[in-house]
Amino acid sequence: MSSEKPKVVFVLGGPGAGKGTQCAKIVERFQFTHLSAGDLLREERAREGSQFGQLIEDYIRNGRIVPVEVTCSLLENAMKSSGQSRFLIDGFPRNQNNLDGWNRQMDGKADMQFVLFFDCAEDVCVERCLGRGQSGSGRSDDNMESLKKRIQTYNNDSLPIIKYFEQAGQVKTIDASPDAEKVFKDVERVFVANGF
Ligand code: UP5
Ligand code: MG
Repeated sequence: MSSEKPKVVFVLGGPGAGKGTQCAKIVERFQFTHLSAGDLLREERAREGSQFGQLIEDYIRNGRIVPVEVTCSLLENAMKSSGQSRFLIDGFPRNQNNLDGWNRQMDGKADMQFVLFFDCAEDVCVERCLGRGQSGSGRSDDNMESLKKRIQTYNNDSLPIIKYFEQAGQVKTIDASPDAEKVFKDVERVFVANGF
């Protein structure tokens, strides 16, 4: 029935772990809509007349986490305007402020299914992001200086959120270090096992 709440899977993992790559594969195989919080912030940064453009750029370049009011509104608007009912929310929530804000704003409006966690060694993450930067990603944070800050933020602020979900039994951990096809085999198994 159409009155059902939208289903949400949070997709988390370090910078360059492969969240975006795997989400694209999930969308091909299962009926999900991919919403990357980072992509939505980058779009908002580029939107003419946005009051948040400069703020978003400062946060992203410094690997800091944008206040949840901005991110969560972008996510909720994207969910509503898609008209869809199953979402991969990629790169969010990444700190306590994000999680509290989501719980406040989305209370009763969405059913979180599980957290898909891409577990990836730091040196592999760095190599992937720098590689992407060198092949012209155009991302202002794919450089060593920003990357150090992104990793620090991930270790200090995002890992505790993943631990919190883990303690609640809600995390599906995937080894993200093999090639993308191999990683997806494990991802596929998780979705099938959860009835998708
Ligand atoms: N690649 C992917 N998988 C591979 C594999 N298995 N083997 C070999 N190579 C692989 O992949 C990264 C690169 O690695 C690509 O070149 C890919 O081909 C290759 P990708 O799939 O893009 O990884 P992903 O995990 O999506 O990396 P991303 O850089 O997007 O992760 P971040 O979490 O750092 O970036 P995000 O866009 O989510 O956030 C950017 C910034 O926005 C944050 O630092 C923060 O400042 C801000 N932000 C917020 O403030 N709040 C939010 O809620 C979200 C973001
Ligand atoms: Mg990404």
